[in-house]
Amino acid sequence: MGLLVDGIWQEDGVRTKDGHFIRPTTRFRNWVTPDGAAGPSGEGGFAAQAGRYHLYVSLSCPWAHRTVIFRKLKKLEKAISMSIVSWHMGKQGWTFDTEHGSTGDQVNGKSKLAEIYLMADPHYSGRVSVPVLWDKQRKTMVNNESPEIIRMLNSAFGAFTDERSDYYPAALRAEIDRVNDLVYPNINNGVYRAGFATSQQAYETAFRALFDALDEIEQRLSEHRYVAGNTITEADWRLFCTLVRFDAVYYSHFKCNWRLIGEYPNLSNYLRDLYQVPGIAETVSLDHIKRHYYGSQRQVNPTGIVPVGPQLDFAAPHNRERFTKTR
Ligand SMILES: N[C@@H](CCC(=O)N[C@@H](CS)C(=O)NCC(=O)O)C(=O)O
Repeated sequence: MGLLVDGIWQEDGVRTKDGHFIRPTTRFRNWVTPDGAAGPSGEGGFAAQAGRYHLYVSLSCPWAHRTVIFRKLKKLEKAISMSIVSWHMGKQGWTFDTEHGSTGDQVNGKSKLAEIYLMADPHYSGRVSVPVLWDKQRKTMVNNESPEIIRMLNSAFGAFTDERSDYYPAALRAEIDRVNDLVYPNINNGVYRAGFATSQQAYETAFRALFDALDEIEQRLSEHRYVAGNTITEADWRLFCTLVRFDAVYYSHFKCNWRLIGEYPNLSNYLRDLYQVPGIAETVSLDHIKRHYYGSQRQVNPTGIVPVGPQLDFAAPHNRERFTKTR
């Protein structure tokens, strides 16, 4: 996978240490706030406005998927525009190749996502990743870290939507943080730690931690409808983006094959429950997901052949209504 070093594209960037996959920290960490005051990190000057911000996403990427979901749930589609990159990530990194699933870059007219990073910083060094929250007014990147972007979408744009749902409510924050601390390293990033490992020991360590964490979540879901209680929160959407890819991709492509999500009674019903929340199904493209992982990650799947199956039906009935939903 390529990356930028002092503004120059390098086709091969090493991402492992002693066989373990390393996910580097991201660089653009400013926050959109209602009045433009600085957020928890970065600089101020990014006030919420309708039409000012743009999301660059991939429909295949689980991290970008979170932001697509929050834009949808918070009814911000008119206020925040969005471009989708191609499912294929080759030697040039993410591109806006419209023949391979991209919408094109309607904002800056570029052909590669790396050019967007270079507009923000001509000497940028690091990964060229999605999602990106872009400021059309200042022509710069606000933030490229999905957990932070979803918090902004959740709380900064209240003036531009009539949707009042809150996915990080004060009363549940400690519990949400606890779940995220279990889910991020072991499940969200855990599947990557297994799939991108280059030593047997690193793979097995990630594999065990992943399935231990899934067992813990399965148990939690026997007690309440969602992971942090009977209220749907950001912790559910962060987990959802991994679960919805699991049986189609992570089970086989990333060798996470102890069990399918379909074999866990609670997790599989929970996954269908979330999928059936209005608007969510439209954010899930199994076509982009499968083509990207199997077709682009040639270090894992050298032939690039995309499997035809499995047969999945996320619209089938679930039994989660037995829990009383609170909100
Ligand atoms: N920490 C980032 C991770 C984003 C990320 O790793 N995105 C992947 C796609 S799934 C990407 O763009 N990778 C390109 C690369 O690493 O070069 C976030 O959560 O926003």
